[in-house]
Amino acid sequence: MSSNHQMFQRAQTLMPGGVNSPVRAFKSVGGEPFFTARADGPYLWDVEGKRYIDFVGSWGPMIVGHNHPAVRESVARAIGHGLSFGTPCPAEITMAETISKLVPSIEVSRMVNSGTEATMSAIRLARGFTGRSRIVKFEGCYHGHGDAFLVKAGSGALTFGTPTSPGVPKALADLTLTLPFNDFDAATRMFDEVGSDIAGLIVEPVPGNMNCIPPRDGYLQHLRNLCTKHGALLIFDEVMTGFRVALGGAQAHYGITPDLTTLGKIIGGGMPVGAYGGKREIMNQIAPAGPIYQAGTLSGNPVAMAAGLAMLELIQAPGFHAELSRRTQLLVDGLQALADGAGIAFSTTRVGGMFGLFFSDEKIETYAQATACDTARFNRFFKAMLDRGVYLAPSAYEAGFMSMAHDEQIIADTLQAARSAFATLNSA
Ligand code: KE4
Repeated sequence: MSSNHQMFQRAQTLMPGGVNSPVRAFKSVGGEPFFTARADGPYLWDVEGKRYIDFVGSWGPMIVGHNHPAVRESVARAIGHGLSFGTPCPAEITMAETISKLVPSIEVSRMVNSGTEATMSAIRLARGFTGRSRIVKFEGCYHGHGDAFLVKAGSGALTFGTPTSPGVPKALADLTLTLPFNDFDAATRMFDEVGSDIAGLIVEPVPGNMNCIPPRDGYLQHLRNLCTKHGALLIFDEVMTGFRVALGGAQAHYGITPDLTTLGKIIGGGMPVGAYGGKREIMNQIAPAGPIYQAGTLSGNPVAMAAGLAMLELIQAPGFHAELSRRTQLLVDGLQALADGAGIAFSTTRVGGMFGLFFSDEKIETYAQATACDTARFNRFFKAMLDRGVYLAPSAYEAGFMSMAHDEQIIADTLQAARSAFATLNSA
């Protein structure tokens, strides 16, 4: 049996960086990734047989734990009827009905195959619906790898976009304006200056790609008001927060109604699924109901729908999100107490079943604060926890994810590992 190292050596000759998605390569934390052989409940096992308590959960989908029997059996039943039809199928109707029931702002939805497809399509729809070209995003927020999103704040008051990746034309990046998250005045100033040119503002209502940074009180309402006033669409990218921070997502948790919502991760139950949706009059501009084109060979795939529907059924159990939140709070409170006891500057954030860990004694509310944290110390903590059988997200700028398979014993085991891991930070 090959070792993790042997596999990574070979993988690097076959895939860019040896991975099919960059963050998996452990570049920001150092060292080499392990290769997972199987997963079950709260655990991953690598090809060397080492077991990890997993707080990444495939980057969010595994909210009921890995390999849940109900999801597995639903997929097995669907596979028995065929893998893909390329025609409409009943499961797509059930999925659309379920989404609208759980997220009432989504009157009409379209399935796609990733969060990136969902956000790319939502942006195209906002531009087509409004006839405007500019979009607004937030520094530190990630919406997938669509060209329009690979843009960082440029210089100057209008923060014209500057590509963060080769291959993104400057002309396109210029159409993406960037704001600092949780800054009320900056958003007001931008909309006062160019509000009539803005097709849509896309935001992670709880950013989870600059670590986990909750919105300040009233901030999402402020964005809602600005978009309404200036005729721009408010797009909540709930690929990560959807069905995780509350059953109805962040829009239910904070009581804000966006014009469009993008979904992914949990909605697929571990299979490749994304979706976007919103008001009927907006969504019915999408082909073939309207002129704005978007399509996908495997969109609404029956096996993927079966996995997603089984997971969406499980998370509707009475008290599911309250208990998930309680367990997440138990974890972050335990970590905070251990860090305090070890005299380590540390703070945490939590919304529902997602959390953030920061090596700083500040309350982290902005991208600037997040990037000023002690990432070197995070990286040492990450490695120490991995050595002790706990897998945190391999980056100081990712959120952590709780699942209902992580019971109190698993959390206690995690805190036991953390006690020892924190101690190593003081010894070096
Ligand atoms: P995908 O195209 O990776 O399915 O979704 C893109 C996306 C869109 N919106 C939000 C808020 C997201 O968090 C994501 C993807 N999240 C990352 C984790 N930070 C996926 C992990 C990866 O890139 O491998």
